[in-house]
Amino acid sequence: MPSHALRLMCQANFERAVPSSLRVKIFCCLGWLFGACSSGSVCPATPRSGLKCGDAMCDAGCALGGDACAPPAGDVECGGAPCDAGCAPDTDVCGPPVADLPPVAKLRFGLRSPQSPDDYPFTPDAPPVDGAEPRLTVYLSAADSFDPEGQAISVYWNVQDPNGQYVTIDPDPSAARASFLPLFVGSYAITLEVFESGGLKQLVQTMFTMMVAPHPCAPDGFSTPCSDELAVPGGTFMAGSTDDIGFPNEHPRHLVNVAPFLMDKYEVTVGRFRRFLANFSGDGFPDGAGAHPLIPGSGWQSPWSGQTSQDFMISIRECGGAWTDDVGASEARPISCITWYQALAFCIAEGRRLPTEAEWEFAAAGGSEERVYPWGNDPPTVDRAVYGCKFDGQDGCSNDDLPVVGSVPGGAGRWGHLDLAGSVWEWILDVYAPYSDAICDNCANLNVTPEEGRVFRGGDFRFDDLAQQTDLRAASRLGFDAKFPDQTRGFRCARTP
Ligand SMILES: [Ca+2]
Ligand SMILES: [Ca+2]
Repeated sequence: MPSHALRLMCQANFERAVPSSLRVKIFCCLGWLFGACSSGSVCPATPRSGLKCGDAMCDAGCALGGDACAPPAGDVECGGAPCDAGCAPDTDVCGPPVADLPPVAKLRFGLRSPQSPDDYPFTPDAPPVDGAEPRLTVYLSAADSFDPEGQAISVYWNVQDPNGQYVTIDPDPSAARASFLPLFVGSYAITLEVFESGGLKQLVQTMFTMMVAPHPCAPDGFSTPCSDELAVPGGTFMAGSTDDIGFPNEHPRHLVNVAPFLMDKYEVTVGRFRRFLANFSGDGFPDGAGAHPLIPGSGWQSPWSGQTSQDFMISIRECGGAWTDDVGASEARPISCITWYQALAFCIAEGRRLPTEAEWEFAAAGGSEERVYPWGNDPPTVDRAVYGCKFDGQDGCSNDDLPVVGSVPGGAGRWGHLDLAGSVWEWILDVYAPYSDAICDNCANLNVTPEEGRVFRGGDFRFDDLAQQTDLRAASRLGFDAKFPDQTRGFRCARTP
């Protein structure tokens, strides 16, 4: 019997006994059993497709990109249609499932306090030309980091200093925007880890090596901030040393009161002194110029003008300091090889004066903190002072052992002054004389005696730390003939506001 004749017979038999909704299906299935239905498109259950996915036969076919049976359609709707495989990323059309991509770590940083979340101008690919400066905060941002699937991320910072020590991260290492304070010169390893929140499965990290180097106050030695003055609030402290430490000339310890004053942040540089010489007639100053307003008789005395009319250049050239006749690479190094008179003349020409011994020691000892050294009580290191011919890292003394001013910011005093200890000794206003136990209330010793000379303070780049009986200590003091220049002796100026 031909198949169409069988179908017609089936139809006629069932139309009477079976509701029309099932009629076609039953008819057709019977037809399928007998091989008579050539089309299965109206069967209630789709015949097995014959697709094999993994170990199973799959009606719905295999999942895209996999060997498992596809999920039933309709779980996800993309563009109005149910999609077994989900929607393609960032579109509204059906697409293959997306692999779980790792997050992306993006690091930016800045060297100034950020005013907005976008204010982190530097990246590892575009760092600042000169690197960062010691003791200036570095600001970090991980805010550009992201996860490709849009999942939430967490971050973690760590920073190692040149000695491999972990640096404190502020406010904490998991902050998207954080900061740290590099204390020393050298390379810092900054690592940013980014991971998907809720697990460490997807973790990436990026690393950047940042150089921290001293910036000379300015290459010319006189542009800002070379001539910066830093305020010292004034107050009371005990000057000198207790009997068990220090040299005899530091005793007796005695009470000192100083009024607020300003003092140069840096030692006076070659470039700053060169500019002074270019404008100085050599005529000296009127009596009283450059006086401390609270100390009568502390200013310039006209007989001294003979001292400054002499050729400055003889001593500057011949005693071997950082000076060069032509402008060169040493402009930001400290000037030395000058007399006390020349130092005072420089300060007066800048509207300043020399600090008193009490003022200088107050600044170096951190006032009432009475520190042993400007930075505190820990012994000297090459990160804190230019001393012992150690700066260039080589044994022996060379030109490179006296660097530009401000090269060791780790030795900054309580109010920010640099190189108080080491680099060059600093001429002081006072005549050098033994201490008494009298109270010093804005005092200076002005009783000139030819043999005693003037005070200088702070030690120099050559002398080593001798069992911590060192001239780098705030209380240490020496004096010498005010007319005698030396390559280890320079100065800085002060002013009463
Ligand atoms: Ca050396
Ligand atoms: Ca010094």
